[in-house]
Amino acid sequence: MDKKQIITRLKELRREDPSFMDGKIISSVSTEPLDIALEAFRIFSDTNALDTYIFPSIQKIEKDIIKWFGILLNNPQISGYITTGGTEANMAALYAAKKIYPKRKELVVPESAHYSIQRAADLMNLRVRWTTLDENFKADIDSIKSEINKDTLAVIATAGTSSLGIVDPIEEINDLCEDIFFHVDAAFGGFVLPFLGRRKIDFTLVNLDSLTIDPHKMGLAPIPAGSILFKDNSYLGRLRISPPYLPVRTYTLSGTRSGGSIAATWATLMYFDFDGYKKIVEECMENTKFLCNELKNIPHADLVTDPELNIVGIKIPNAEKVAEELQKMNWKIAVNRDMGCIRVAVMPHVTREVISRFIEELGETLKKFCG
Ligand code: 0PR
Repeated sequence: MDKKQIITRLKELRREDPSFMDGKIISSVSTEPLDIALEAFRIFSDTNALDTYIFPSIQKIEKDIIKWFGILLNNPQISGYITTGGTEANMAALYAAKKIYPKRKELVVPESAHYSIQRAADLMNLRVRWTTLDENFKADIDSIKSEINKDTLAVIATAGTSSLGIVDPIEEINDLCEDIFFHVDAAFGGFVLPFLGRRKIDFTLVNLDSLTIDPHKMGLAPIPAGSILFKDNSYLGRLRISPPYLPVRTYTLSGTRSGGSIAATWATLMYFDFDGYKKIVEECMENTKFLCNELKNIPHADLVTDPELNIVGIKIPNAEKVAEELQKMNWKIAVNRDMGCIRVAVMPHVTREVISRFIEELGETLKKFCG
């Protein structure tokens, strides 16, 4: 194939899928990346963050990102690195926990946790003790208390659950974790909560060991970009390996890592910075409120619970059938089979216009099905 054919074919294939800017994707927690981030990716596309011997500049950029997170999370001592996403970051956290408490075999995990925790447990031969949720879909603190024992390696909480964007009672869970590894999966909420100033999810929580925060979700960076952040440097120290054939030391789960992703994340963070993210988060929360208010005017549609973040669960009768109908109108929506609801992630591309159009078409569809 010549260059032109290759590009034509790829463009053809890409057109088969929607773009975030079409205003029809309301199920995804990712969004359209910045041009400057794509340019950053291109500049560093031939670099490997594993090889700090050949590419020391990538290490500088990554250190800068961690420093930025240190300011965001009120702890200049934090350490960490850029991962491929929340899944790898959660695995890296539990791997570090296992290094600290090698004999312990159990995790205490609220049932709303992301499935990557189960994956990590399977890979590391750990047993998961699932805990229940309260009536607001938050981790139940008594249930966690009753599952903790001397074999507990780690307790996991979520700040922004995958299905409803719920924030677990992090402060109370923190109090239970004095001699236990405490990991908070803030893959989604990590770029929201600090800018709302309402809830504390930072390293001022004394027992917090690690946080997952994904730049490729509300950080608005291009995929792939997650991050694992530890309270201090000692955690990475336990994970360090020095391959005998390379002049580098590494502590990451993956070997070769994309320098492009790290540069693209840096570009996105530097472009928006704290003020930019604050504005974006405030706008997404305003739009979330708008969506909730508009829903009140639609018969048969209800909130599953009041949203804390910019993820909304909409309870409707015949959820799968209604969703099917909306999908025929090109809406990309996610149905939660267990809860009989639709999940809407009010990302920056989900504007007021998108919400109004969705509400109108949801209302019409419900009328057709429920009268
Ligand atoms: N932790 C939480 C709380 C998550 O919600 C997710 C994924 C992860 C960890 C894992 O992150 P990675 O997928 O980056 O490894 N949450 C998204 C979700 O379930 C993943 C996603 C993103 C799904 C975009 C669809 C989509 O279009 O919604």
